[in-house]
Amino acid sequence: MSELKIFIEKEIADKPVLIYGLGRSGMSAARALAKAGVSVVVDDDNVDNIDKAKAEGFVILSDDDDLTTYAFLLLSPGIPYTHPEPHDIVKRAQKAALEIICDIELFNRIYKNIKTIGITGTNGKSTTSSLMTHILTDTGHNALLGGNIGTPVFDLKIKKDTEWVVLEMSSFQIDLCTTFRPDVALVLNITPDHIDRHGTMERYVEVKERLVELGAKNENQIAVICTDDSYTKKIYDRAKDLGLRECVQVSTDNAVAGGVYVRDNVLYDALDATDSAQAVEVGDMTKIVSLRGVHNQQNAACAYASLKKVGLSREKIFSAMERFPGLRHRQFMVRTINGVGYVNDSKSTNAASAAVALACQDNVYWIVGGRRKKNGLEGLEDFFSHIKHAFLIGESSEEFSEWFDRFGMDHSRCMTLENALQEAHDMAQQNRGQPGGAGVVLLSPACASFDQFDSFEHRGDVFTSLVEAMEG
Ligand code: UMA
Repeated sequence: MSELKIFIEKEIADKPVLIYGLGRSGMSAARALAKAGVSVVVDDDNVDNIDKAKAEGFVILSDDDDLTTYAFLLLSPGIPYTHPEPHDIVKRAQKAALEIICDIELFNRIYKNIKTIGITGTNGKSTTSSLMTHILTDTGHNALLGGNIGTPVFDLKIKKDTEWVVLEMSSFQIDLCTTFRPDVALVLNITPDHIDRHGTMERYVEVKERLVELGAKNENQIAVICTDDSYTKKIYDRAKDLGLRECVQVSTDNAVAGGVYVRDNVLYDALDATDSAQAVEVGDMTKIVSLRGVHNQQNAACAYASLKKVGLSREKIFSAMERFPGLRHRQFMVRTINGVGYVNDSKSTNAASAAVALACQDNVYWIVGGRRKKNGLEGLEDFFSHIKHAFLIGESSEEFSEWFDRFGMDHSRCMTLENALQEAHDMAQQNRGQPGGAGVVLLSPACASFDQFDSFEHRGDVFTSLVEAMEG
């Protein structure tokens, strides 16, 4: 009998399961449970989603349903749980004393024998979880990647030989994981984010910190924490004092004895060292094109520390890292034409993440714009010395044009991505041979994509196919 069937027999029996939120994670769980014979009742605030679920044969929750009869409520992570105020379904479930969990909690209750790595942090989660999955796979391990990265856990194809599940975990998901704690818990960094959803910064940090609590397995659990900011440093200090998990410190600021660190772009392993003089050089990070920039050094050092602790060798981890292709929409070098790079950074949907891309490049022909975020391009003026010309796309064009004018920054209004790419390409190719290298045509919009595209992935795919189709 499959693990899912065993779980259903023991833990769900004949009770129905309630799923609220019919996006990617909700529908994936609903389909998996229904296929295994569970009676699934669903609901959503969006009528179109309800209609789609009805068309698939799902029963819709009614106002007078008695929630005490359900096994649990599976809540989608995007639905307000505590702030700004609990969603009505949360209040209703709490009144009926119905347990509220997310798909990741349920998945791990079912597949409890698979080893898990949970990665959280304000930034770098997707890169680090992809990098770790790549290293595990590259070194011959059977690993799957899911969670906040975009693949709901119930879409993962679990097989008998699946060794590892790598989970990118948002604070929303951790908040809804009542018992699940991964074997390896990795906290990359914490800066203010999602305060509207968690109420205060303290609560946001407290939710992230839950990841490093001890899980039910109670053996060989590791916490890897990058202590470069004050929030994560406190989490590390507290976890170490409590002594629940083995705690490993990572830093790109300090040489940490007993941990892993980066200094002058070199990755050092000091896991077995009592002082940093005994640290072993792992490799030169500048050699890895897909992991450029300090933020990526943090990601790589955390990935290295975690995988070394679970038994992979230093050499194998680093050589797998050298083969990491990067994330498709995160500073991804699509191709070079006559030395000019064409980089897809469509995942940069705000100024902070575009800043990271701009900081890594020189002579940038920058394609920017779309549906603006609250702070627009604020702060990006600091990177003007890296930029040759900006090419504006999308509904933010007028406002961004005025902003560039204020700083005297050269720019053109191109409206569409196609026009912007063509103009950027023409200018970059014409300017070749100028000092500072051929430069890059960089799509790093600092905006949401929804004014012109379905998603940031769609925007990045359009850019990639246009670049691939160029003559050169
Ligand atoms: N809905 C309601 N009422 C509400 C809010 C939403 O009914 O008040 C319904 C919507 O109509 C929709 C569904 O809930 O049908 C959407 O649920 P969701 O927002 O939880 O989204 P999913 O499609 O299930 O995607 C979720 C994660 N989304 C969020 O956490 C917001 C995805 O992370 C994740 O990739 C996916 O599960 C698979 O695990 C995305 C995200 O934006 C990338 N994450 C945030 C971030 O990274 O900052 C946390």
